[in-house]
Amino acid sequence: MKSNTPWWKSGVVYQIYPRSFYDSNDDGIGDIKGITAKLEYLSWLGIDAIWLSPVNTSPMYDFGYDISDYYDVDDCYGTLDDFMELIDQAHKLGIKIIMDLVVNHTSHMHKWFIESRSSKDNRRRDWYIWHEGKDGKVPNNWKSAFGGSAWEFDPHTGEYYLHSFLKEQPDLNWRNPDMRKSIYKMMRFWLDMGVDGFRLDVVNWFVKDKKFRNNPFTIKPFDPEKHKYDRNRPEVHDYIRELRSVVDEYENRMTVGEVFTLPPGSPVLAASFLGNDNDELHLTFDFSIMYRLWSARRFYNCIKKWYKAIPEGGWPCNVLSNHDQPRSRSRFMGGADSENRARVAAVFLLTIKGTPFLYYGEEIGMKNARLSRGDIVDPLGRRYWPVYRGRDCSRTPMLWNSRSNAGFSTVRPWLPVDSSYKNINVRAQMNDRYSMLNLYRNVLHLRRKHKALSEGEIFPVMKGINGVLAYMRVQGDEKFFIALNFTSKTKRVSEDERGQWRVMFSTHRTKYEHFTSLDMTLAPYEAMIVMRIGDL
Ligand code: TEU
Ligand code: CA
Repeated sequence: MKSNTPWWKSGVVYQIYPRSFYDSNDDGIGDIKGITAKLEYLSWLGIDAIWLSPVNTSPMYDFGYDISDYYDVDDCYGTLDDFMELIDQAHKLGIKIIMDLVVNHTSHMHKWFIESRSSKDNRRRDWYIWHEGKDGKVPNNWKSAFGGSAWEFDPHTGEYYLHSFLKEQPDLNWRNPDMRKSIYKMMRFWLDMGVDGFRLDVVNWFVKDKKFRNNPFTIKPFDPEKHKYDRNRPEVHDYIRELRSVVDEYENRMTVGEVFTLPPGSPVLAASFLGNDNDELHLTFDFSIMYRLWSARRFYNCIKKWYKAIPEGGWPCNVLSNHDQPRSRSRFMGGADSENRARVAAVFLLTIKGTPFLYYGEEIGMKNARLSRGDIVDPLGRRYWPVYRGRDCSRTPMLWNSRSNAGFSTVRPWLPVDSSYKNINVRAQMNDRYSMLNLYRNVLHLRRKHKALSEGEIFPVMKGINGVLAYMRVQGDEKFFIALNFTSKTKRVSEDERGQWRVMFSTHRTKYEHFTSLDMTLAPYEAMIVMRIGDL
């Protein structure tokens, strides 16, 4: 029976940072042909969709998050033909392709901005956010996320333009209808080509206060203000509804929004972009878990708040890592326990309710690379070193095998390869039944086979007190019990549920072991998935 559930609810999305996945032409930079070459691997792994960090033409001040041509692919990644070939080959394997839609800002080299800054009466002047100075100074106290004032003076016309990030990333003016029309036209270009959806960069920052009021001042490192007036403005939702209606002209497409907030994260804000009755985005990221330390109780509280925030008809989405944060394996710490923790986290991510997003390398337990100042290329790291080392440590090349440069490239890569590659790499882990990679693969395939694990309702059983998290996933006749031991001690699990249960996956015991009740002892850091197979 074909299920009516849309693919983005039951599927698993794999994020690729294109620069670092696989280099097909030996220039040290990952590229589109490199991704196409690795599709077989991703299909073997069992993912359903790929989200590509930006591949559009860019001067790379922010490594692609500063786009100078929305209609083309950057030379360093290949050609538009390569991209179409990627879509084609991916679709043949049943893998969807999600693009990054970076439309809070463009590059300062985008032709729209070049026109906009050319004169005050240019037809594209109002496509960006211009303001006159105040007493010879910046218009207000808004700060850039990357440091300093968010305003840059442009001597040519004597006004300031707004940039929420680098000065090479001027913010678009979402209040301008012609600007929005151009964005929608560009979206249709990619949707017509067969792209399956978009990840919307900083979607909660698109609209700024009309009156440009000062933000209330509070002191926090890197972010010395409360973003009351330059982010999260209520009008943004009107534009997101408009954008959604463009995507809805096409079948089976998906949008996922990056709702960026600082720690502790905000599930309520993230959920607000799911709209009422599904009229805004299909999915949004809540980063609460990414900001938490390792703890069953904290993880439980995050998902509890997240599920509670999701509106009727909405669907959660869960993520442990991305290109902006330290890799989860390294964040979880635990020294010698870090691999065990990463395994528990993997089973957690793949069995809680919501669409999981994996970050390339997570499936082999890749760690943050240790980099020195000379290696750093991220503008954030260059600015704040050594207080903040930037994001390069989680963007280093994928570890394919134990050959030179971990099989990523035959020449020196744009960022160094992490030194752990002799032990941590795809090739070695493919051949090891008990590797992290095979754990991901096994659980991904189990999810595919049993819809309760992807689409099912979730019912908490043990809420993380005492280091154990356990829950049921239920759909129709299918019932699964998942138990996760977050600690280095053995733990007893006991739930009054008689019946015949069978182990479908465990980090520690043999598959198909049977139980007649859910009364068992978990080994340190054991994660297990058991299925109810009948009454007693
Ligand atoms: O990120 C939003 C964002 O605010 C982060 O850049 C954050 O400030 C930073 O990671 C410090 O933790 C998105 C993209 O994911 C990021 O890669 C881009 O640099 C940024 O937008 C600008 O497009
Ligand atoms: Ca290349």
